[in-house]
Amino acid sequence: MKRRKFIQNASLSTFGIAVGSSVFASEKKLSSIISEEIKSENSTASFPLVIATWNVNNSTAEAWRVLQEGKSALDAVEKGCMIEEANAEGQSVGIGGLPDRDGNVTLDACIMDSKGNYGAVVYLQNIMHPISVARKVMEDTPHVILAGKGAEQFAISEGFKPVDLLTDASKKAWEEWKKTSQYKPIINIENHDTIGMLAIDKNGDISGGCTTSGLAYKMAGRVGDSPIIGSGLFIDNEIGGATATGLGEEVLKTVGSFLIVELMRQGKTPQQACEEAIGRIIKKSPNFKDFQVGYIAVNKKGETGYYSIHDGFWVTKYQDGKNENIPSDFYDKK
Ligand code: SD4
Repeated sequence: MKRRKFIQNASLSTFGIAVGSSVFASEKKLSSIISEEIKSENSTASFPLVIATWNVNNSTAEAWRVLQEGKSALDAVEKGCMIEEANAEGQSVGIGGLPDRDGNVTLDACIMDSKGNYGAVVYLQNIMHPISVARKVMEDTPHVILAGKGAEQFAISEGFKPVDLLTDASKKAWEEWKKTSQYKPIINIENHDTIGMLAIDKNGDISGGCTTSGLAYKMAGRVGDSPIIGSGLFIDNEIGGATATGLGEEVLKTVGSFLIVELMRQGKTPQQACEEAIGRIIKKSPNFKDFQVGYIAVNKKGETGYYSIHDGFWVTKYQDGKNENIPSDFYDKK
């Protein structure tokens, strides 16, 4: 039986028998049927695998190195994201990130593992590695999100050293911006942006991370999609994972990464799911010509997908021993 048909039939029969408390059990059964079915098609499985937004070869190389040591996808995404966070040249992640309107660099990040655990920091200042603080929130606190001062205090209590994140180059850019103070999200501000990373380890387990300084010259206090579960990142180890880059407000309104994983659950390929999630934004936002959003996704088989609104979105994929930059297909062909 063709996979789509199989899943549809499974859904229908499950729906037919699902009553009261048996709904949950039936859904569980359905997801394990789907998961088994995906595995049985998995003869050409190709993992370990790392895929990330934008041209971030050093980050994917580090994640791949971690995977080759036999470590988990969770370790791989954390270490991979840290490379970009520490890169002062990158003006949208970690140190060197462009500040908000008041000149403060404020960072958002989250991480999600194959067991469905999630941790995040929002509006974090003075700490170089928000992805690692997010992991600590996930593993060492009873909470899932810490914000602002509290997140910073927590990081320092865990041994993270305070640093000045505003580099001379970013300060200069901000001072230049202040002359007009015109706020306009720039499409593909550079080819080296917010890093969203998905990895599958040798056991086939999936994790993801997403880390950013957010939109340049945002209002003080603004939080984007990147640290918010289901928007900037979502992982369901039975199905796959997705992560986002671009104008976070649009991703948040459509809960893009969760949407992509649910579309894959319904039988769509990662590519089809990314395209449908971009389509959802296009449909709801008539001004889509003015902003960029890009998604990447991976399923349990190690198949990947990527799609954006506009030209200029790239992904980096490390699979079968090859670390490649790949241009993404896009919606707005003019
Ligand atoms: C945000 N999605 O804060 C992030 C920014 C980004 O490419 O991805 N820029 O909205």
